[in-house]
Amino acid sequence: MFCLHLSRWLQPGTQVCCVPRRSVHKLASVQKAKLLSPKKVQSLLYPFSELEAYLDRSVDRTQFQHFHPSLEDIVKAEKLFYSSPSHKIDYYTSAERMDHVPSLNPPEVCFIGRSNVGKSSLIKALFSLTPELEVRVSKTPGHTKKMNFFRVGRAFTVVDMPGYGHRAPKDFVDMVEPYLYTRKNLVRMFLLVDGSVGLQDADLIALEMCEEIRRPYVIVVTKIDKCGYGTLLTNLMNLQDVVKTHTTSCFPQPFLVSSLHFWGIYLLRCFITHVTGSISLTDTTQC
Ligand SMILES: Nc1nc2c(ncn2[C@@H]2O[C@H](COP(=O)(O)OP(=O)(O)OP(=O)(O)O)[C@@H](O)[C@H]2O)c(=O)[nH]1
Ligand SMILES: [Mg+2]
Repeated sequence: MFCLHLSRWLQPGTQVCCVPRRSVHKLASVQKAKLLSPKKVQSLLYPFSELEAYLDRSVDRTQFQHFHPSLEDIVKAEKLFYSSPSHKIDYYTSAERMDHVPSLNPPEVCFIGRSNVGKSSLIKALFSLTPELEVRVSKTPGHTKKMNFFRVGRAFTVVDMPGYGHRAPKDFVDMVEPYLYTRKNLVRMFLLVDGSVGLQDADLIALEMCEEIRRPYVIVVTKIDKCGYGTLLTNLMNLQDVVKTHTTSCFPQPFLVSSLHFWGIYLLRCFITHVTGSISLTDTTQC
């Protein structure tokens, strides 16, 4: 059973609160990003395109491009990440145990992964168009101690989880596993893997858990700005091998992101709005 393995790795914590108005990062919106040079736009929107040139010809590219929406759809999805009086984006609550988990009806997506892999940073980047919503990140592993629920109007809920592995919360197993196994409206789990270091033992255990849960899940490769293309490609190919040979519920395409530089953030926003049924894609030929 996964929990028996996981308890060996564990420890938590993000604190979240609302703060006075902050400025929006210049790349937070795809509307602004698309004014850059076509090459930069391409790598911001579809980070894999930047790596493609370095890939061996024999590697099948389709596994990296199942979800490849049009710019029009990405722009449409982005609108849901702006808070307004009729579509409020806010921090709702935190939960330490299953009986503290709020009953919310909209479809939910959650972010899991090792401590320090960049879960809270990714959520912060996704919500960067609502800068008054503070999602705290930290260099210290084990920062997020509770499951934090963020509402995106009536469209969907995003849940930031404590990490597993080094300095994970002692009660991680009691807190997170029951949620992942039983939450009815959980439509996607996003499992984050650090692209600069590749799959670690704790990630393999998490993959095993996701397979056991049998819900659809997606791998997000974080911190792609932190290493060279050679290291990133080696880690990515190794990850794809494991996905191909050891998983059945994992979406075949990994999402590559840098929360610091906004690479891949617009694509992930679009994917989240798609899987939660919040938008209909105009061009579904490549999904
Ligand atoms: N270079 C780089 N650093 C990142 C990126 N994303 C996160 N980080 C850094 O990684 C560290 C951990 O980030 P968090 O977002 O707090 O990680 P977490 O997964 O939420 O960690 P826990 O809450 O402890 O489980 C911070 O110092 C971040 O600045 C990224 O895309 N690139
Ligand atoms: Mg965190």
